Amino acid sequence: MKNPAFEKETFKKSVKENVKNLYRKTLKEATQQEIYQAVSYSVKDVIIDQWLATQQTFDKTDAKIVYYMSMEFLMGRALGNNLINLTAYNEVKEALEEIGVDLNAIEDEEPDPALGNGGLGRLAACFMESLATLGYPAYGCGIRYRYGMFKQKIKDGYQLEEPDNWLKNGYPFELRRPEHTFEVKFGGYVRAEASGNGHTKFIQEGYQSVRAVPYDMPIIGYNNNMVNTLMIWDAEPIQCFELDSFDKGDYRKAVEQENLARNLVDVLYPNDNHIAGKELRLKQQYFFVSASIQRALARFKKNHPDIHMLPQKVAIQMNDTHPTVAVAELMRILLDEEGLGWDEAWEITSKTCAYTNHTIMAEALEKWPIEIFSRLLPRIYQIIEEINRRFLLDIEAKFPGDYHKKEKMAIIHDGQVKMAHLAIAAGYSVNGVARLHTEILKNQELKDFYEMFPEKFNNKTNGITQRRFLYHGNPLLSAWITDKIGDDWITNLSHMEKLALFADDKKAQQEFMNIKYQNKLRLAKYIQKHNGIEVDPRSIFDVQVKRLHEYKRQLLNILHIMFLYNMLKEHPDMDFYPRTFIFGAKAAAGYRIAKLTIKLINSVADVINNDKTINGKLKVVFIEDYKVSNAEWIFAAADVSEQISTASKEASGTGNMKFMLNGAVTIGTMDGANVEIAEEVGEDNIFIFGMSSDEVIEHEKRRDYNPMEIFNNDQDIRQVLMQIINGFYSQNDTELFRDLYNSLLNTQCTQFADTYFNLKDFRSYSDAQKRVEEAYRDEERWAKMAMLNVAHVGKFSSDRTIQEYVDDIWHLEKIQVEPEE
Ligand code: 26V
Repeated sequence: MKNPAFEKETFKKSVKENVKNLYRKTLKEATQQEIYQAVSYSVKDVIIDQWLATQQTFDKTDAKIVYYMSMEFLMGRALGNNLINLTAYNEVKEALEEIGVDLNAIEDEEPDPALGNGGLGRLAACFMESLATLGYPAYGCGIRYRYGMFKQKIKDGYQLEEPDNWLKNGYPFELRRPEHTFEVKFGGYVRAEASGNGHTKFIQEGYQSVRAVPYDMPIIGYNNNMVNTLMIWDAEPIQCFELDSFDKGDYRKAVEQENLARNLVDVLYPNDNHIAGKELRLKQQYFFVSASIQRALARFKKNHPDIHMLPQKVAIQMNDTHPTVAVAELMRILLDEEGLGWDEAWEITSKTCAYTNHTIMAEALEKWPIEIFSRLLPRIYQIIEEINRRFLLDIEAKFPGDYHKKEKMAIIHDGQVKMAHLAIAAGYSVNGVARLHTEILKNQELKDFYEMFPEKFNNKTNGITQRRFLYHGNPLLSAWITDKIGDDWITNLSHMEKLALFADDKKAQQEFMNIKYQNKLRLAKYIQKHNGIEVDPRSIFDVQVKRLHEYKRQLLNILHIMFLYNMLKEHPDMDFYPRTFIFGAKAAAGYRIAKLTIKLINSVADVINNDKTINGKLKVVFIEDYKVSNAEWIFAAADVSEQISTASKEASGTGNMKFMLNGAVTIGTMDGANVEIAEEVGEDNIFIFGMSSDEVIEHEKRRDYNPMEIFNNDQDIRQVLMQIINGFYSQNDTELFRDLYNSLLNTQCTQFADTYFNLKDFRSYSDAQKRVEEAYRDEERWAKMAMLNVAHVGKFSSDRTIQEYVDDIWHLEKIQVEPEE
């Protein structure tokens, strides 16, 4: 049944009313931004009713709830996707057209809430959407950063970071919930006090604290009346009069507390895969975790007198180690506030918390100096010490006399608190995010823990939501697919399999490729507008978009482009299918080599794009400010998907799945989820190259890789590398890119030269690229490959992933929200 609020006349009236009430303007006078706000408020009105109904259904059914704790939620824009999930997109689009408003333009007015860095944050957003669509009760718990991921500007080829003030016009899809405010305490000291029954009570005193105030954002399920909640926390100062009586009149402290609150949620740390060990980050972690657990327990206690029931009603999923203090915070509340004994508290905690690992990169494993940790969170630190003490006894019991094991596995060791060890010791589940990644965890990185707790380890291969990355992002292809096989794919992606029937059908192939062409035109216009570069929509669109990191090997891609250019210059008449190489990537602000790689890409682009002698056969484009909203367009327009990480380093990847969903063919290594993509599409429909993860790991162990040998023996590679330091791409500045050259060849600069095996994999990469070109020349073959990629994408829906989390880890039951009368 259609919601009457979206009936055209009603909706138009509601939008006009909102413009009038919010801005005292008529529609004609209102700006696009004001209309966006008004439309969003009209949509929110509908959402609110379903939201209320969902929460009431939670209470009525007493359903178990998962709390998905994450420092990051990379949500992307809400308006378009909310309309899609409310199944009102087309109706609203038409209604707005009738009053002269273009929905696409209005959608473009929404800031892109970027409360995350990359893969991990976007995964959290896809998971929230799938949970709601599948009808599972869930809360996302995170931080309402005032500034999300920075806006990237490219100036003279360099990345500049600008603050992203996403809240400046107010965000219509959030609701402040002051009635769910909680206090979070930092610092001070712990006083032990004998209580009557022989127990000792621990009381934190002399602390500073902040008020945590949640803003709820609705997460709308697809066509099922379900609205889950993302709670993101803001920090406000505790009012002076609320200070402990002990502290009354302490002016200095009041000011300090105000500053604490102000800084706490200011900004997302724009690092991905590297810890800086900053105290403020630990504060952020404890802040949102403590507030979220307090809210979860308050909700639980409303209907349940017995705290021992907690694991039956609540699951806490920790998205990487960032929220791992959750374990100790839950223990603290159970011990100090609920008055439970250690064993009871531990029993509950270790049946409630579960942990997902997202990377094996050593730099990203969180460790906190004891000094910072114990000063900031004195009671939490005490509890972790006790967890560690008991854990060491368990290790001793399991591996008697193995002193080395204790050292390797301890939670507190060498002056540091190791968050992954805490998460594994306390959690009942430890999962990796793709099959290969989980195997590497079990057999290498976390081998000792796997031997101790084999039953905890499991795999959950990542997924993505087709509602955003196909239905919303690629309307032409969506409509075509629905025309061919019906619309079941929207909520059950395995139905895509039916497309395989059309893979050999000439007409279907043509239609499919024509849609790709339309999407390439759309992106070409975007590039023309934003980069001032003209690209040929008939050329192969070869795309690498993801965070910039050495292990992801954007460098390999650009070195190969330099090689192609050299060939073209040398053999101007060679057979060469025109190609447009497209990059999009943000580098962490302090990551020198990553930023220099961006400069190199732009410098190579400058030279190649302006060389008339190659007749526009080769173009290189760096898209500024890659983010969720432009990503949707980029995936839709891609022919080739670059997934070229050093094998074993990319835990899963999810961009790879988004490309596949949009009919791009992968060129990639056997890494992360690429392995499973290859398995699904078959080796004829993917271009695999490079070392296997076993080979990489073997070389790393033996330390026997010497890129200099390759440099000395391969003249093409040598030429390309020399061009980095002979000024060819840097207007004769031979020093500009020296660090990149050194990173590839010079052992003194890094732990070992070419850490990520760029040179080692170069030849097999360029061979694979030749195969890509050959395949693309054969139009029918390419169309078939691309269509079969879409046909076999079913496994990579986050709906499948979430169902596995539910079955194996969370054990939730679906709820049914009845529509409003
Ligand atoms: C790590 C750190 C380390 C401490 C400093 C701040 C910070 C911020 C974010 C992260 C997350 C890095 C891990 C990550 O994003 N992993 C990615 O997770 C994706 C979803 O599972 C997966 O597809 C990617 O392969 C993996 O790199």
